[in-house]
Amino acid sequence: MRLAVKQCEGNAAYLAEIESREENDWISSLIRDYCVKDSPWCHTWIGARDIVHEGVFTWGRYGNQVTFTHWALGQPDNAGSVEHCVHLYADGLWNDMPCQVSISFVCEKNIELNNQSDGVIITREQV
Ligand SMILES: [Ca+2]
Ligand SMILES: [Ca+2]
Repeated sequence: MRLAVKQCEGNAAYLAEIESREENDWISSLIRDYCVKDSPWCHTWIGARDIVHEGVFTWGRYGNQVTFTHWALGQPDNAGSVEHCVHLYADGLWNDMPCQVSISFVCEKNIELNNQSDGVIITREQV
C-alpha cells in the first residue's frame, strides 16, 4: 500500500477514493478487465484505511471520512488486529487487509478533459 501511494504520487495522482455506488461499479468493471480471473492481482488497493483510529475509515489523501462503503459480508473484520488498509475484490466488494501486502492498486487523477472529471490508472505494486 505504501508503494502504491508512492507510485500514484509519481503520476500526480492518489489512491482512488470511491464516493458512490456508480463509481464503485465503474472501477470494479475496470479491474475485471485488467486482472486475470481469480488471480491475486484482482485484489486492488483503494485509498481507504483505518490506521489512525481502529474502525474509523478515512481517505489517505486528506484524511476525509469515508462515507460510501461496499463491504463484503463480515468485513471489515480487522483480522488479527492488523488489517488497516482497504482493497476491492474483482466484484467490487471491499475488504480490510494488512497494508504491507503487495497487490494491484488503482490511482485516481483529476483531469480536465471536456466533461470528464476523474481518470483512473490501475497497475501493480512494483516490489
Ligand atoms: Ca483495522
Ligand atoms: Ca478483512
